[in-house]
Amino acid sequence: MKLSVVIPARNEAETIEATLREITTNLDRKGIDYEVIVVDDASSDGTAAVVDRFGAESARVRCLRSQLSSGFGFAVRAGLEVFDGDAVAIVMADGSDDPSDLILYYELLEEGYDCAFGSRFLPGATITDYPRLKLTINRVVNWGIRMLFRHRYNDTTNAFKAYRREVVEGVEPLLSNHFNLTVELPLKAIVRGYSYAVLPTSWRGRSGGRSKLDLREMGSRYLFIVLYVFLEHHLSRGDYRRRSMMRASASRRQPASSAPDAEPSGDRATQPAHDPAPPPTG
Ligand SMILES: Nc1nc2c(ncn2[C@@H]2O[C@H](COP(=O)(O)OP(=O)(O)OP(=O)(O)O)[C@@H](O)[C@H]2O)c(=O)[nH]1
Ligand SMILES: [Mg+2]
Repeated sequence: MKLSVVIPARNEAETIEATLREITTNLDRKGIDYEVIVVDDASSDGTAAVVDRFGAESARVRCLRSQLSSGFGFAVRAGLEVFDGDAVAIVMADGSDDPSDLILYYELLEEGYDCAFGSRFLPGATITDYPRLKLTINRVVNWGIRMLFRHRYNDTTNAFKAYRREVVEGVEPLLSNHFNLTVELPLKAIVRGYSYAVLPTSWRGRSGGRSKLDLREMGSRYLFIVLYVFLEHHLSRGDYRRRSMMRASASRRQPASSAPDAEPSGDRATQPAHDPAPPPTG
């Protein structure tokens, strides 16, 4: 299974090289086939030049200058349009995500799960230097999402996740242009019926550069996309659920349908998938 790693990066010249070094070292050590696509749209600090230099040493790493407008969601979507792996992981450029968790995601997908999700709020997870206000908002928003969708997953808003290619195709069309894409992808994957497993992950605050997330600007956009997926789930009569896609591609699929109940291996406990309540059927 080839893994594509999509890294949105805006003004991350201070951190991107270390992030790339850690990711490539870990994936090389495991002998995983991979590519890394750093998507830069509007950096003014030479981020792309740093990535290009790294790419000259490592043919698996490249910088994509997004043709779309600037914004987190646009950048990730630009990467999702061009990746050529069997699965894709979205990883931050600022070194917050732990590459050893990336390996565990890969293993979960290889076991047959459609999606591998992390949680920074499960026993076994570590979280370092998370700003207090952001943490409070994070817990409230994730609680609200859990109540609305009636699932047990408690870190929907974290962008660091991995998906099989058929999930990326199955959650189209993507609407979020900004950070709200971080919830659109997993929520759609869940309500459209893809399997997922959750494992505790590590997260640390950025060591350089500046945050791009402006919570004041994002609130209404998060609400919009959460309500949109909620309405799709309850009112669309299952039109977008995975089963219609499965009929079309049954011959190509891995036998993943029973995977959510399987006990995954590995040294960390995973929380198996739980579908939200089934949508109304016609
Ligand atoms: N290409 C691109 N990348 C972006 C954009 N906005 C954010 N990113 C990247 O998205 C990732 C997440 O952004 P951060 O600024 O780290 O957001 P955050 O994690 O909530 O904030 P911190 O707590 O400071 O880490 C980083 O890799 C950013 O460089 C954008 O407009 N374009
Ligand atoms: Mg960050």
